[in-house]
Amino acid sequence: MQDFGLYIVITNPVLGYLKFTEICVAEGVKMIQLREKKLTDRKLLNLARQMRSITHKSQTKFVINDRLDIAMLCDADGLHLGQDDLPWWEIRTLWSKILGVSTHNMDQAKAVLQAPLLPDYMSFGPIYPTSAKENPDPPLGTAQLTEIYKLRKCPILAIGGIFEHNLKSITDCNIKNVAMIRQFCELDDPHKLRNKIRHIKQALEERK
Ligand code: 3NM
Repeated sequence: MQDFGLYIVITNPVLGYLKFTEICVAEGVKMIQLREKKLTDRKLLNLARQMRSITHKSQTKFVINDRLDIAMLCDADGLHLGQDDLPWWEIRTLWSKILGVSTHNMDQAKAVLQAPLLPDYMSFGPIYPTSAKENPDPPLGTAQLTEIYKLRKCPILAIGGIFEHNLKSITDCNIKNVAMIRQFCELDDPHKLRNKIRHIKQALEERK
């Protein structure tokens, strides 16, 4: 898989899931992920299908967090699995679309990179402290991010505590793919969301 740049993880956006998704598609965000852990299964599937219909036939790939069943039922483009989810190397054999895997330390990241089957991308984080996740692992910092970048065999996605103001510290590690939640989901104005997406996409593209 090629580098994709900005990856927006969508959790409880102030603007609402559907409006938020429409703006991401209109702004050409390449990857968005639905990460919603509080809805019932039926509501989650319903939401996933609505978001999917907005991204359908667009250049925005739609990824579901954690749930292979929901990803299959809504015909998502991708599935993202964490360290406590179903083992990604087993899912890899039955999910041929985009597969992403979370890692939170050097050992986990090296284990992914040494596996016989690779995911399509690997996230590494949190790089900086974050409040967007329950029980986050200790922040990794940019020195470890640089180490992992050197070992990469698939696109590396930096995540955790990244905002426009510290983005340069990430791109200085040669990282091309960055995931963010609060930077976007906390915005309450569509114009601010559009502008923020444009600025951050531009900053990432300038560093290609
Ligand atoms: N996963 P924000 S950190 C969903 O370490 C998630 O894998 C992480 O949110 C990891 O950009 C994180 O608001 C939260 O800090 C990222």
